[in-house]
Amino acid sequence: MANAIQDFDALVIGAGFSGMYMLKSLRDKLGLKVRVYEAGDTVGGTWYWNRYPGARCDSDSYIYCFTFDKQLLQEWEWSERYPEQPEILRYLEHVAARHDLKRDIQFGTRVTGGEYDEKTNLWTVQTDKGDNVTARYVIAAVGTLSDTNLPQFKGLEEFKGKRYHTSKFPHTGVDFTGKRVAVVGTGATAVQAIPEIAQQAKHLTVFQRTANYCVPARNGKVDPDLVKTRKADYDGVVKRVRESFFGQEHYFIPKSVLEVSAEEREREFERMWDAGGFAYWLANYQDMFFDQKANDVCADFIRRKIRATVKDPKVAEKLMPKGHAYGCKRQPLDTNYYETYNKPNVLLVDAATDGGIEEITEKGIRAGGKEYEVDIIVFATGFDAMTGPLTKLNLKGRGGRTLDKEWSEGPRSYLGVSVAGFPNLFTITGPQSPSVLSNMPVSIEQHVDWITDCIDNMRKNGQTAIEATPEAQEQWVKHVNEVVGATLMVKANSWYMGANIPGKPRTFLPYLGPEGVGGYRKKCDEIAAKGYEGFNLG
Ligand code: NA7
Repeated sequence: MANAIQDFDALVIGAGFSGMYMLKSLRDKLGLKVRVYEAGDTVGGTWYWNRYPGARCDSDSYIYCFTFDKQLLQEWEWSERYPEQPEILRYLEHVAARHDLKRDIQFGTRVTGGEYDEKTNLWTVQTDKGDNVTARYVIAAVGTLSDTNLPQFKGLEEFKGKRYHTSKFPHTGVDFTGKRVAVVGTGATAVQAIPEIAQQAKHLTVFQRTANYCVPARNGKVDPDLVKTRKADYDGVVKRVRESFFGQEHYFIPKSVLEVSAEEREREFERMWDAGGFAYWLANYQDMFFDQKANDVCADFIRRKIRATVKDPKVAEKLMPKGHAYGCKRQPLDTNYYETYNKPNVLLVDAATDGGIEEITEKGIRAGGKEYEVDIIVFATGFDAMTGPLTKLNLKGRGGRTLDKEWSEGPRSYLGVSVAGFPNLFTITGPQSPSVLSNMPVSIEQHVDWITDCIDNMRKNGQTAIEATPEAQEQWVKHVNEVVGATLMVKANSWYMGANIPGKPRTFLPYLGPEGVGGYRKKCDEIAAKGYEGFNLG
């Protein structure tokens, strides 16, 4: 029944970095009839929704971009090392216009469900705008951090002031001038937002559940000579990041931090600290992620920096991370974050010492038995990462199975791009692929190129269905867990482990190595070269 009537060759869900490039590839490379559904009013995904003050990417701009358009790599001028959200959105709008993407994107439309028909090998997909369409392929380009986590605090609805979640910030902005503001959370988002809000607000109270290790971003203009050098060598840059561990030009020091002299490591730590960005996280001594003693040495350096920056020793102590190893939660990059706690209008309420949040009241937040009155609450409480956006699509695979049930004990995928029982469904940067552990555009482009080649191959061979075998999937899941099991990452209560969402199974969500994105890319290419080993094709 391969010839059943179908509306589209492929449906792409989401028009962020991944959906945009997926559309471009399937339509312009393969000539497919593609429809993209996007809940937002325009392209951008993450960069459309996350408009809180201070929102910017944490990867260097020269690699946080598409590389498929070589001319654009030369033409586009980023204003800073890490551009702010409006600039990234402007860039994505520019790409959409340049490649005429919007004509195939239906905006303001959310996918609400879909079923795979085993007889026709087609998906039928429904949207909240009443669409009910069929397509051979469904490609989930829904992002990894797009399903907002708003903890259901007691009394949430009672609050009489304004409340916002950072990931759904008003497009008109929020004026904090003269206001008493609360920020809940101290993850990467809050670390960007807190210094900005503190500058405007009359008073800011930060509610911290877990102190984080923050390292300086060192944002600013990039030296024009460096920009020139990078542009002259963009092919080299692209090759290096694709072959690297994290999709970044960062490389571990191939030594143990415990074997070098105290002087040497102090010199190296200072060098990484001065370089800013992810250097201290991703270019540190190689045993940092494996050995608690090695990790302690690296963590201690950050603790000393916090003590040296925060003037009130009691506040500094509250900001000291405890109970988790350095680098095992997502590294926040800071611009004046610790300095902000020296301001007279900023108060830190720490769950461990002052008491955790008990309820939201009409007037503010009650924590540790005390009510903190505020006019505005900003929830910087993160996301149901990686699996949340996929399970919420309500897709039914073979025999009516759902991702929700299949993943009730944690995600199971083959290469993070395919799930057994869900033929012709691809998940860009899905769980158990390097994804959020890498510079996202690098992993996005790799998955899109791989999926494009796979579909091209199927069409050339007259095949209409592809599905991961349960055996290949089992082996992949085992491999993913084995590799990360040797590291300290599994011990931290991070969103990587699903620990931020009550009831979510404790499993490591992305794929860590053992050779990073470079090794993973090679593996995916080898599987394709072996006729898509581990997949059933027909
Ligand atoms: P994160 O990193 O998940 O941070 C959320 C913060 O909110 C974090 O400090 C949490 O504390 C805190 N949180 C979450 N739930 C609660 C409850 N119920 N009570 C109190 N505090 C809570 O999200 P971000 O938006 O900062 O960053 C997400 C990613 O976006 C980031 O890593 C980048 O990749 C981009 P916890 O640490 O869980 O104790």
